Amino acid sequence: MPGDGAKARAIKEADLDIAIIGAGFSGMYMLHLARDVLHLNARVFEAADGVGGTWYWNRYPGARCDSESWYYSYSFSSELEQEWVWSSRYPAQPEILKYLNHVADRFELRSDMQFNTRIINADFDDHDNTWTLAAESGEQVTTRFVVAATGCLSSRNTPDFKGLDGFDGDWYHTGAWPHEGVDFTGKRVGLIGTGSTGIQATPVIAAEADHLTIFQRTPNFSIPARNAPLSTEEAAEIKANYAEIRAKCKSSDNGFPFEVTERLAKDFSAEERDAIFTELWDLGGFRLLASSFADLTIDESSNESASDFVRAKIRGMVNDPDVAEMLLPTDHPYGTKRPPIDTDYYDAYNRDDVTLVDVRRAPIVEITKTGLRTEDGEYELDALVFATGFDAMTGALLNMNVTGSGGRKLGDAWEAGPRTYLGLQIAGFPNLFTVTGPGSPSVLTNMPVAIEQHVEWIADCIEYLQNNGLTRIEAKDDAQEAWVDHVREVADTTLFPKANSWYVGANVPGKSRVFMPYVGGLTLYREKCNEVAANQYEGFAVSN
Ligand code: N01
Repeated sequence: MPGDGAKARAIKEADLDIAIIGAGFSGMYMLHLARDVLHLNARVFEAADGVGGTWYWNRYPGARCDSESWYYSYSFSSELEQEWVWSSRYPAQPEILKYLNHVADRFELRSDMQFNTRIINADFDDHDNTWTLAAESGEQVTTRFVVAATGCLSSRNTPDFKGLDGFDGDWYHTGAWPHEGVDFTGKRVGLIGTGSTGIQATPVIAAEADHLTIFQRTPNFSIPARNAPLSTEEAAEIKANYAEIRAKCKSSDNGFPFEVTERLAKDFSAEERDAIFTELWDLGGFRLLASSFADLTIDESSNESASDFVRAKIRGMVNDPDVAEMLLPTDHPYGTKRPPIDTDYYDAYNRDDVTLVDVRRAPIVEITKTGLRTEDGEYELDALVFATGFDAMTGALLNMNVTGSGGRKLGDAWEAGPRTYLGLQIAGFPNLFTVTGPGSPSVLTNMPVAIEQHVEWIADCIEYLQNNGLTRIEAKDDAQEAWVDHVREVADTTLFPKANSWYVGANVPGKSRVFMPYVGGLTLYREKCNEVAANQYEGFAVSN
């Protein structure tokens, strides 16, 4: 009515239909669908000066994918998968970054990407149903929808060690490695952290440095990658079978095209179990975890047989029995922390110029001018490498200072840990979507598969809203609570919560202990998301 219109504040047109934050695997595909399929006015904002996300930042020595190249890649374009040539089974970081740059060029994504732009504020306006994003530079932009494609492992965790500022040497976090590389020749290097990253970096730094000292808080179960170049014949066979490989990934619980097993460890003798583990160990990578026994992460005795098997392998690879003993994981069941995949990690401990230091027994006290001091010794170092991981799954979102409907702060909503509906939306934060957010299978899967599922679901959802003249979508509180309960209940049926992992936020002091990813598997999860969409976005409040 004209009278009402005159009194009410006019609805402002937003600058953008959709703002996508992050130019990694998720943000790039989201832009492609939003712009080229839905024909929306879309723009990506990216803190870095190029595409790649994780693969842009993590340039540390030895950085390599733990999933095999032919399925750690986009499946949405058969032309892309046919034309791209992978050099090896597990490609190194530069090759994956090259692939992502190729995708950006091939789909002409760069013209709608704004680099060197870190979003530090996001505020929702209930009147206009729009978000205002603010960048570090002071630039502001309004948008109808926001997709946080900010990555699960992008907010670095650098422990607050006393004395770091006064260290005379150079120090690096693996997640922000200098682009020009680092030459450790002739240097005494200290490496803190023995997660996937530290384990990949160890043998490479050891081969270059004068001496490498590894400061280990928790030993890990690492499995050999068995990397090798892909022959022309192998590459051709993969390409010929791509439809089948992708179908297997999409119909599996973890996004990998591995054979799924129904067998339970208790139904096999110790010798039979050993033979199964040996076969999968020889194949390398995640197969030992994914294809040995169906109850590996559910049943303690099944898990113990795998844990014992890997511990025996570690003993067999490390010459010094005292060092081998220090490397044996005993505080968590195998697979309940993200299992690393390595190339010659344990061999590195057979070198004279590598020292392992147990900082669980004698913790780090401080970084000194000339090195590092633990409770029982001082180590002279020229350089320090922090392979100390990330404030996983929540850090990047919380760092954006998000304020939702009615002035609600994300930091307050998540004070006791993240709460989402399907890992896709957060009650009280309308029109904001998260890609592979907490509460979705995400980090328990081969990420590109989970990413494609989320991005496609979000694109379909926005298309539905457009087609129905709707401008606002928001997760309902009760649907979110039911999903959070379900995520916790499923996790509690497994051994996962037993480990002090980044899955539960244990690596970041003060972070609430909540098992963040959804362990129920991609298959069930995909069905649930499809069902929600088919039921006119059940569990979401939609309006105009
Ligand atoms: O980090 P992490 P990451 N004092 O958190 C130790 C993915 N990724 O960068 O276990 C001493 O796993 C910490 O000790 P503890 C993959 O999903 C993928 O290695 O907390 N030590 C641990 O040893 C992976 O899981 C690829 O007791 C401290 C280490 O630092 C994820 O990224 C390759 C400490 C951190 O391990 C993160 O891996 C690499 C302290 N104060 C990584 N604080 C691919 O191939 C922490 N630590 C795709």
